[in-house]
Amino acid sequence: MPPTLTPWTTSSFHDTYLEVLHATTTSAEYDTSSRGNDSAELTNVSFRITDPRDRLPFLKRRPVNIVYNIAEALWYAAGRDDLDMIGYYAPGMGNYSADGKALTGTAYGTKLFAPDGQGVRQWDRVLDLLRADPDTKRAVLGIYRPEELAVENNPDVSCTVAAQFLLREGQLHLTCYMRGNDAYMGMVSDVFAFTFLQEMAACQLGVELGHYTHHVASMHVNTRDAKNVRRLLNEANQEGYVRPAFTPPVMPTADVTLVLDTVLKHEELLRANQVQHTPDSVAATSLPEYWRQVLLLFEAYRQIKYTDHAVSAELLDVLDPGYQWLVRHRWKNRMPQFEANT
Ligand code: 5HM
Repeated sequence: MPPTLTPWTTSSFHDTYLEVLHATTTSAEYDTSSRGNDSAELTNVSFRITDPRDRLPFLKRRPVNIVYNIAEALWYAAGRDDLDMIGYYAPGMGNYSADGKALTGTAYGTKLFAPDGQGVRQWDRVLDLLRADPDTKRAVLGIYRPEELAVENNPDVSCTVAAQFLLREGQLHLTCYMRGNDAYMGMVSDVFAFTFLQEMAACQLGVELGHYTHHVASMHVNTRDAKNVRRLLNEANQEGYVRPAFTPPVMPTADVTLVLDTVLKHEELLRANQVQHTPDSVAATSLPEYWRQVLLLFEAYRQIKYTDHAVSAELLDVLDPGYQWLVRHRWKNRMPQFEANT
């Protein structure tokens, strides 16, 4: 028998999320207090998700902000560090910016997708290596930089140390190494973003999506979130609980760079409230359905941010069922029925 070193494995992140929260809150090894945060900590937690597309938890007590998660993944992919874009989707991000304009540690995109001193993006170098030597063990995307600790009172030090692709038997696996992860909040967006980037890489390489593995040295739940975590676990432990199940959308194999460019142009106009979309105007774009869904989400969010009426029923109707579930639960008081009932 081989030693059982395979990490905790489930097919979806929904199940893993609940298991990690349960383990961290009921079997914590340490009570820690660092930089004003008290937390319950479990060290060296690893898990694997066999279907990295199944990357969203569907919990009524904590409906994921799918618009933010997609925006963050695109912000990374665009190699950006500006608060302008990410702060529109998550105003709280401003707390992590030393100058109120840009993010440093959290802006993983600048490390992965911005050209380096030689004008080459780390992302492209790694994908080229995988093309040239598929069995390579060197396809590492470095994120944490030692200089980050040299900045006095740095509010934003990268929590992800690195991520590594393994292309094995035609499947692209990704392993992510984190120094620390907030199991309640941060882990949801980190797993979302990394599995999204993994799918993007698989599309660019024209290979199948493999599994996703997450290794965390300090997995923790902050004391201020403990009550919410208990409520969340109670939701899933209720008798007769059935996990909402949705088939995750599949990113199409296309020229991802070209598509991203177009999506980001639309995103910018919507963020500035310079355009308004309808299902028809989105359908009239040249984008594949997967990316049209992203525009619909950005349009829904534009309506939430810039208007005081309910999100258009017409738009909700054409949203992917999983996205629709999340939007309906996240912004309950902005849904058409609510407006009709009041
Ligand atoms: O004091 P420290 O730099 O470790 O605080 C950062 C907090 O944000 C930790 O709770 C860390 O786990 C969380 N975090 C996360 O979960 C931060 C980032 C930003 O890189 C992240 N995930 N991606």
